[in-house]
Amino acid sequence: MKKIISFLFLLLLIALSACTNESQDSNEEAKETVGGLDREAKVLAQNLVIPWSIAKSGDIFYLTERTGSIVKVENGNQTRMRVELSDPLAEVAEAGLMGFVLHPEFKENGLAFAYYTYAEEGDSINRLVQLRLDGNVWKEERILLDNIPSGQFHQGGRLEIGPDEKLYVTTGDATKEQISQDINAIGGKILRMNLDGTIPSDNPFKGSYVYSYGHRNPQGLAWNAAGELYSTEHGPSGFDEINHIQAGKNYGWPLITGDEEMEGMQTPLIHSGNSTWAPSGADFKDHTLYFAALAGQGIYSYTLDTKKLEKVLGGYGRVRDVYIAQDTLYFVTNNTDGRGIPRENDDKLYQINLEDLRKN
Ligand SMILES: [Ca+2]
Repeated sequence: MKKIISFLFLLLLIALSACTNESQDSNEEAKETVGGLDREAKVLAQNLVIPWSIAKSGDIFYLTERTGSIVKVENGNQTRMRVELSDPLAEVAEAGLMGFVLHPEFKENGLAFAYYTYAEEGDSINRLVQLRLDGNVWKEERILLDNIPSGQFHQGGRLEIGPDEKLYVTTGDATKEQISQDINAIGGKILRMNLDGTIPSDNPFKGSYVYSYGHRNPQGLAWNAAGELYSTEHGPSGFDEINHIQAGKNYGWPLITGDEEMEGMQTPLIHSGNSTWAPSGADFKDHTLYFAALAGQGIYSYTLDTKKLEKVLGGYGRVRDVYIAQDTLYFVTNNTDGRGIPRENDDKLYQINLEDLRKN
């Protein structure tokens, strides 16, 4: 009987994962012939376990692994660092230790921020914390925001610090889509806070962390040279989005998708139509947004003034995050997340010159 139940549970899991956008994956996509398949990227780290977020301080990288570690990469050496969290990580899909960003004064104060899903009484909940690096261990020092909705899927989880030195956080609808339109709920939102966890006095809704709403599962945030914020967002089935994020605006989920319009709601700058990018981490070089694609297996670019979307890299499998420093783009694959096909020594951190990405 127990075996039958676990078999049925497995079937349920497979069926559920087939419904979610992140999971869309096929061998056909892996072999797609869109540009960029022949570009050679240099491996900086390997044997990573579902790396989610790239942070960089000088020449040192810190990569979160969804399973709960942070890997330090320095001069070709790799160290897996322990992260001491106040609760055990939840073992639900798309969840674990995800977003991570260094404090602007990290070199002086050793501080960073992290977003993770923990388990409590059979439930899963997302939380934002401050960590401090103590020797080779990251220690949770305090909770900045708790009870961020979690569910079977759509955890959000991207953290970035804006040019205004505020901390921005993406949260998912946690498969409870009605919360995205509720400005009193913190799921299905982009949140903005001071680095001490307090609510900025110039946030659009007084006394609220909510910066923008009507989101489904945003997972990428980046600012262009003019200081404007853009996001990537997982759509329901296709209809992935790039949005220009402005304070207090409503991005429409679940009421509108794709090109649909509704009074008081923002239609995305561009969407994937019936195809799927499953977009995650993003970064800018001048006016071009580069974003990681999981199901889309590679890196895409979207140039603001020409409105041109291109696939600029493929052939490395699922990509979770990108990070740009000067003329170099770094990216991490996500072939070990159970939805891809791991190659030898996956997952990896790579680097490639932006100039090489632009070559035809
Ligand atoms: Ca939308």
